[in-house]
Amino acid sequence: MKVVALAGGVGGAKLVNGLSKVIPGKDLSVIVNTGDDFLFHGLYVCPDLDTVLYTLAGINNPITGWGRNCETWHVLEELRKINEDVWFNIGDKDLAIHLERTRRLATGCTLTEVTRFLIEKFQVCCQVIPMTNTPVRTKVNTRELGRLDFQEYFVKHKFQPVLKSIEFENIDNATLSPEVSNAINQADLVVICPSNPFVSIAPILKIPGILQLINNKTSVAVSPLIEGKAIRGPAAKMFKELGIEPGPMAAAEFYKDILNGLVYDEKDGDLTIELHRWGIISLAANTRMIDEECQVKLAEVVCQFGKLLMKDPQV
Ligand code: FO1
Repeated sequence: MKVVALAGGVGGAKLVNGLSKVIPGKDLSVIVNTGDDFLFHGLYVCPDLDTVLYTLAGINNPITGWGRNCETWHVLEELRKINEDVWFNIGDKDLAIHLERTRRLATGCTLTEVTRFLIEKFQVCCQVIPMTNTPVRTKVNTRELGRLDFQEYFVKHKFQPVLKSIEFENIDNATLSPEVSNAINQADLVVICPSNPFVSIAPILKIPGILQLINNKTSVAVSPLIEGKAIRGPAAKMFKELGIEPGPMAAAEFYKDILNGLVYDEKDGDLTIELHRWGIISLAANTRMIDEECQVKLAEVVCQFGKLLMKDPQV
């Protein structure tokens, strides 16, 4: 079975890591959000791509989920001595990736090519593909501070400002790369990882032409919310600020046009009948991925469920 996973940052990377242990590398492709990308002192930083890359390579920071393990912070410490305004934390090892990525992009390589180079260097077996090579920038309109760049909202202001709306700047000009199209066309199953639907998965789904490709496929999403809360990050807060009760039903509603199946947490009770009314087959499972064993177990559940839905979409 060939699987294509759509992923954002830390939550997505955990399920992708589980999938990479149950699916041979040649059969797994991961399409990653690049709306969070930004320039740090002129360097091209791709937080979600790097989180997926580091997690798959087993070199991520296990506490934060983002950045490198065994990291040192010499450059950042020196930088802060001369610039008090530095609010984004780039470690020394992480910095090396941004230096090399920026250099390669400046020579005319696409982000897809640079990412392929990096996954080969880090001996990651599956494909990791940026959602597009076109720069797309997520902007968050907030009540208190107006329009913010995503990383300003997320890191500088710790997602405290109240959300009014989200925009994906330049999304209408974003083109599907051949790598993204091929990965989806060849896939038997599309897995929407438990990443933030608003800022991690929505930008991927908004790339012109991508929905038509996904609509021909069996797709399964994993709800990013457990008992109304996100494991980390602002997903639950965003749902509330947009007037939506956070939970598996909200995740199902968000994806209902493309979804065949939803995996949600067993702590959320039994939603089989409600979800079936929307034509979505559901499965309750332990979706909390506290360690690699849980990541693998959830990946197995998702793949088995996907196989069932592929055979009979009504199960
Ligand atoms: N998240 C933070 O909350 N604070 C940081 O200082 C921070 C630095 C950082 C550096 C590199 C990187 O790849 C990710 C980093 N992140 C940081 C995570 C990132 O901002 C978010 O996880 C994603 O953009 C949301 O998916």
